[in-house]
Amino acid sequence: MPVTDVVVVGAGFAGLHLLRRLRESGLTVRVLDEAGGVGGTWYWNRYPGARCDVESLSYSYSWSKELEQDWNWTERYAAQPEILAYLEHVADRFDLWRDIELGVRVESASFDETTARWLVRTDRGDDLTASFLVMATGCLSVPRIPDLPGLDEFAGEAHHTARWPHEGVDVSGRRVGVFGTGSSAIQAIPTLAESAAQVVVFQRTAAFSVPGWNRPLDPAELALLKKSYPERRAMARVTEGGNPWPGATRSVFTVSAAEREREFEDRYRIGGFILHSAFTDLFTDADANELLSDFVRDKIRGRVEDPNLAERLCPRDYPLATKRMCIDTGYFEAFNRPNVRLVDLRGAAFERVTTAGVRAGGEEFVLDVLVLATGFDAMTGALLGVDIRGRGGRSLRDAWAGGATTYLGLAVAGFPNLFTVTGPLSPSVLSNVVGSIEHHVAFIAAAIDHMRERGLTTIEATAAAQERWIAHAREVGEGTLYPRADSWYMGANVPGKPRMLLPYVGGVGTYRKECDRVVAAGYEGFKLSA
Ligand code: N01
Repeated sequence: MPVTDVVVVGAGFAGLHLLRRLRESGLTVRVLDEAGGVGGTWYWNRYPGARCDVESLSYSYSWSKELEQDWNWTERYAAQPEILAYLEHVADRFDLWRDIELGVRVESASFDETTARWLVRTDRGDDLTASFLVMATGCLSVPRIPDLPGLDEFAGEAHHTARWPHEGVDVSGRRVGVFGTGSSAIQAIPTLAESAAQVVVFQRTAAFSVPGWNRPLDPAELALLKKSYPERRAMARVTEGGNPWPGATRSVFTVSAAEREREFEDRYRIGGFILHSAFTDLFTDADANELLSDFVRDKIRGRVEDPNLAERLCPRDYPLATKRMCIDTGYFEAFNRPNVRLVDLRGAAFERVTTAGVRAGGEEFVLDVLVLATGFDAMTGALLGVDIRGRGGRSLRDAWAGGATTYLGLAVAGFPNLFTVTGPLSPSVLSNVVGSIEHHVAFIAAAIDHMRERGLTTIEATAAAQERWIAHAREVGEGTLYPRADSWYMGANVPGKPRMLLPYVGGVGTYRKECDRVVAAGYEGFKLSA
């Protein structure tokens, strides 16, 4: 049976970086991924218009200065093929392929208490043993296909955005229906509309979206931006969202209406998530949030020509950003095209999928292609997709039956030598996730180095430390508006999933300080033993 120091599940941003970093510590590493290539989310999400909503210069590794300088991002927000090419380049450049096994699904992993090793089993029936198991499985990697009556009977093609055919789908001259109006749909719809005969958007909940103002980066600008890497990265490590801009310092209620509008407008013109950081209370005070929500709704009205249609596209039933705000390129403007139609499922209730298309509100929409932009079983789906068993054979599925429990989003009590990268109750999806991945990889590698230097064999979160962290994360979350939305942050998009705020909302800077304190105190809250 192959024996290795570390098994890493997942060959995306996290898995590739882990492999490189753990090798530096002299460890043997095996990276396993079900996909046919590296890239994780960027391997799977090939839908038309797929692009990152974090700027390229931030959504990239910071651990190689040479890589930073050599790689030339072509757009402010990179599209999926470019990010995938970047990750493939990383695998080439750092000689990673030889320790990566693709097309293999990890089915189970159990911790053997007598040998203090993980036994990992794949769908090929292969077994591996490892001292450490690191789940680098991503926060948004298990697509959610809703239970739409009749879906199996649809005679056309139906594709989830996160399982888009690699050969592409030619929609030219065809009628396309889209379920969902989250980030994936918002990117896909304008692109689909350029070539499809018709795009019918089935909207259940309208989305807040602001322009990213994406554009090509010309060589002179790129050269200037590359010089700013050290400052950008340093700032991103201490700010709330892990972004390279300063956090807010004042309440929205301390400024005049004119000043507030100017602040919102300036940030809207820059584009993207910088709008979130305009004032300190946008996520904690419903009235403050409503001021920003109103501002964005007005912008939507300015982008959609038909005022009635604009009202139907304006979100009203949750505070802005308690469902992740979307960053778009021409989303609302797409509805000004004659070939794009909105079907508001609140007014025209969904009935069923038919062989010919979709019935809603008593009307049948005849379609050739159905796009399911219906999201993911976020943050826990991929971890619970593997039958992980810790001490006493207890399964993670049992341990999390009432909701995810972790210490710092990195470890789970009762599961020694298991690490989760950007796991539940860490900032993860509320940050620039590449920065959060790098932070977790550094933590995990340092912990393993620390153990090896001292001849220690197991590390495990204590139940008490885990309880304290969960209570702290819950308390911070309850002080915000996040619990008010039925979002995937709350697990609310998956029927039967325990409702809890899955990411830690205390901010990247605060979280990093807490992790540093834990390490400085000799891995406080972890039990280390020989
Ligand atoms: O998924 P979502 P996503 N009938 O869960 C609707 C990241 N991401 O793939 O809100 C009708 O946000 C659902 O409606 P409702 C990013 O973090 C990043 O778009 O539940 N509709 C909703 O509109 C993002 O937040 C990038 O009422 C149904 C939509 O489907 C996360 O991934 C790009 C339905 C799902 O929206 C997830 O985004 C893409 C049903 N039965 C994604 N079931 C970038 O970096 C669900 N819906 C750019």
